Amino acid sequence: MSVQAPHLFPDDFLWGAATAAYQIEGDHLKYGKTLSVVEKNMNKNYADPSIASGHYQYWEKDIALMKELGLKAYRFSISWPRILPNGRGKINQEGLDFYRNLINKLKEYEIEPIVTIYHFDLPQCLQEEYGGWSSRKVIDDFEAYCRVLFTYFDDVNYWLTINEQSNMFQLPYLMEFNPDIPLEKQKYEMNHIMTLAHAKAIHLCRTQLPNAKIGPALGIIPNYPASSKPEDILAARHADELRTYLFMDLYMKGEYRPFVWNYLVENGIEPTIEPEDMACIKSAKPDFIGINYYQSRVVKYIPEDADKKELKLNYDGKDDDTQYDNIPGLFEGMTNPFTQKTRWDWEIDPIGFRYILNELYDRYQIPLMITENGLGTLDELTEDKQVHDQERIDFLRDHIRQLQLAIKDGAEVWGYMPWSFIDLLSTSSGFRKRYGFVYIDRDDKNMKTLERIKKDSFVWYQKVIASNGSRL
Ligand code: BGP
Repeated sequence: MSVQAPHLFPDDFLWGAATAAYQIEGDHLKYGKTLSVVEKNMNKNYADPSIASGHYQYWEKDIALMKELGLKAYRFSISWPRILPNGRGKINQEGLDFYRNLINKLKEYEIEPIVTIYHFDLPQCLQEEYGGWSSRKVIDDFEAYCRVLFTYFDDVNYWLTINEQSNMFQLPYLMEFNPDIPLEKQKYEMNHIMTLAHAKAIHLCRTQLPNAKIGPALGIIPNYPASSKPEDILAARHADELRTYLFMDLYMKGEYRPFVWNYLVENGIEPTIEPEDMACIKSAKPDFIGINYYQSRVVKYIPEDADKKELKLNYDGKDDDTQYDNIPGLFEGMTNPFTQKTRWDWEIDPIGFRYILNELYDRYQIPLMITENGLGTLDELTEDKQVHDQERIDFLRDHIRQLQLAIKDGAEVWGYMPWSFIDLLSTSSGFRKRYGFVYIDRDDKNMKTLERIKKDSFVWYQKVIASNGSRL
């Protein structure tokens, strides 16, 4: 019997685009909003979040552009300190109204809102009060914040609990740590607490919005072995265990993987687990997993007595100066001689996209949604106000092709939300590193006009959506 494998994008495929609150809204200390941790830690040489992309003022213009682009879905995040300026308790009506109007307008234009509950922006007041994610107190506050969202935005069908939980292990500016407690120990404690908060959000959603779909958004970097040396093959597996499957197994199976748990115990960095924790996590199975995919990585084995290296990113996009981190005795990251890199040294690897989608779908058999994928680069505005971002078109086209192949391979994928809809404040590199389909006329130093200018990629993506992915 011959079986026809479906390999084109399904008719209801959610062609979208993504952003996050602190990276686009601006007005970060106005209209009742208070400071978040990620805003406080933003590099002072970058554009600050008081303006960002000016979306709080220009949101209607932005949604009109989404309609023109033909978006079927829009992923954005709600800012916790805009809804609850004290982290809990009194609700900021202006904040609620802002997101209510946004959602109403999206619905009017038949654009499906995909809402991220937490995208790195913990209210700073909770950090100061009890150490933020290091304290179990945050779980109740997060749950109360979710209750507000599920109550006032009960017409939202898709929710993302926490964005890139894995990144707090890599990117120091996303979190604050207590200098008196060993860093690694703290990270795994926080990870456990965050997983519980994520689980509580799912349980609450099941009660309040039984028809909604909810899941986490995880930043995924597949690890390739540097060679066919058995030690390197195992090193890549170990990197995947600690950087990807730790989180995936917690979300999907409610378990710590034995390799990971042994590693934590042997190093005295295992989190504190209270009696009901694992049952709570296990019973909170997501409906789908959001995947943020930008790059792959190569790792090699390094012996136990090697020097410890921390990850140092190339922040300015000028020099090839990324330093990959390691865990002596397990693995060390290195550059891939077979892939191109972005200016910021991120490996460009569309095939890795197909590979990891297959890998995740095979392991977990859960629908996937691409919640981020995109190219951060310099974009030049020409004298006649155009942006010829062919590099971005090539990047996205190559990734969409591989996405299509992954679907053909059998992965169930609900949608594709490239990062980002408009240019925004890159957390690691400010406004110089642009991702959008829409150029925002500003740079790190000058506010300029904040005019919205459609890039070539806008026109290209419009055709992709209109043809349901058949015209790439
Ligand atoms: C992801 C984040 C986004 C966005 C993106 C690009 O990790 O979820 O918020 O920032 O990466 O990263 P960057 O801004 O550092 O270039």
